Amino acid sequence: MPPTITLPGTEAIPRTERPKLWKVILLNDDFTPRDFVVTVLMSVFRMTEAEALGVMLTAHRRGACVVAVYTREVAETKCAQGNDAGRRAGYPLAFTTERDD
Ligand code: TYC
Repeated sequence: MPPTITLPGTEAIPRTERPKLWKVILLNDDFTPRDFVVTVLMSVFRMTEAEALGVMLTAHRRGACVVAVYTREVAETKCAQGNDAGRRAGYPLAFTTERDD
């Protein structure tokens, strides 16, 4: 086995890039029933009923609540699924995405 010669400044520096992340945000409105919001949070975001209730109430009281953080494609897909569920049921339920820095 020949000796390994490492020249100065040539060591491999392992770099693990942090993936860019996006928040999915739930927006309050005056029309969507609370129960419906909880159901959507449970089905789209795989939350327990207690978690979904907490997020729904925070959005209701403060105007908005971060639901979860994902890579961009997952965040946009879940956001669209939540908005579609609201639209199909005739409610103005709204999710949006925002870069998480
Ligand atoms: N504010 C709604 C109501 O009183 C319930 C609600 C909560 C709607 C959170 C949207 O993101 C929301 N029926």
